[in-house]
Amino acid sequence: MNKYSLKFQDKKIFSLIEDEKVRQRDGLEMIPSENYTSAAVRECMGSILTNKYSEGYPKKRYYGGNEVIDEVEILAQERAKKLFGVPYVNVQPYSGSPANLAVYLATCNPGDTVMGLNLPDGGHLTHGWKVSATGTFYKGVMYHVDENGRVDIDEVWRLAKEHKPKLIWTGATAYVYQYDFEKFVEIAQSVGAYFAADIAHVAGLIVAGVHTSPFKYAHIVTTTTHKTLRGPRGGMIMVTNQGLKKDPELGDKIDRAIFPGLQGGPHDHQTAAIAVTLKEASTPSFRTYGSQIVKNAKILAETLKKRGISLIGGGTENHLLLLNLVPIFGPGGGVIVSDALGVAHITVNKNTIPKDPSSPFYPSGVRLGTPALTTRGMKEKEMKIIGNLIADCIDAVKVYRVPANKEERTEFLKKMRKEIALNKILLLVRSKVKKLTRGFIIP
Ligand code: DSN
Repeated sequence: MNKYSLKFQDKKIFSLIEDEKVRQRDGLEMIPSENYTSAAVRECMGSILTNKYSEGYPKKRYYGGNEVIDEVEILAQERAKKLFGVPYVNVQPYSGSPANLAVYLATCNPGDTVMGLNLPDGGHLTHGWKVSATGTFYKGVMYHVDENGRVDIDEVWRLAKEHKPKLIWTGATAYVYQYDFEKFVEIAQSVGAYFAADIAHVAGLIVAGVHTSPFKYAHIVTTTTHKTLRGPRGGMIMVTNQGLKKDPELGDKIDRAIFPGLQGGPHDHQTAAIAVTLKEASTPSFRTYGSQIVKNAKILAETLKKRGISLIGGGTENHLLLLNLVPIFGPGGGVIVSDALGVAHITVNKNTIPKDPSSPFYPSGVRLGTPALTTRGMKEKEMKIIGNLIADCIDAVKVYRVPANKEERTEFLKKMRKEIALNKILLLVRSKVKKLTRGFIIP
């Protein structure tokens, strides 16, 4: 054994990573924002590039010794520009939230009005929601979805005219439709706003050509790199040709917002991993992967519906599904189902649904996605099996109801968790899950 290896240096952390490896291998990872990176991406993340400081930008650094790092960052930039067809990109954001905050710094003054999708309707914290810095330092006006879970575009028009925002966001964390980017740019232009599309969830689907693309319409496009793009945790901000037309300085403003505005030294190991991700995403096999994600999500939706489970929007146009559990459990069923699926080693997250009758901590929905399972090579056949396993789990716990009263709820959750840990059906599903995963390796 290498005496400098993790196994030798820190047995505890080594063994925790081994435990997590087993969890990721033996379970079904169905959180729509998660994925499995390639070995090449992980090699960059564990590389000596993490040793370097390189504040600034290629050829304009505040530290010496950045000849190699410059090449890495330029390569990442060039690959992103080519893949997404944009004239400008910043690959330094540590992740999606700082990328989005930098967009505010570049385009707004504190106190300015911005518009984004309401968080409980599937929006993202950083699009102006009240508990986020973006809702504290800027005035967030939230638009909503209609009774079918689709963005109410008439309301977006109305709010834009009334509030004259400086910046309008599209993008979501729990939205099953594709955005109509063309309408949004029309609205933004009518009030002189910047239009920023946050494509974190669907970037890989856009690359694969199975999702509408904002690149012809938005001024700014932000993304994380670790969801459907399948890269390291990280972020990017792109400015489109329309963006530069609206404001020729926009690229420079974004650069200054990231550094020195918001961040310090870029994470060069992460930049290298992003460059590798972009190379991987440029291959024909990635297009096949992206389109399989959507096919899988649609089959999963059909299977669940056949078993009587209600879905927001009645299905999906992308990689994710939002289960409406109110008809089965009343308010708060997301907690019961996510815990039950957890016992069966199917990892999902509880989520609010539009007009949720419960609260964000005890929501009435569950969010499911297919990107990670598709990376493992699962296809339609496995989606049918998995949809039925999920329905079996839901059936197994449908006697439970989350009490509205706080004290009763705490007692209920304690009792329910004890019981479901021993539930025979959930344990049977767990063994089936383990067997199913055996045929599908993690990269
Ligand atoms: N946390 C991410 C998600 O799960 O969708 C969004 O930032």
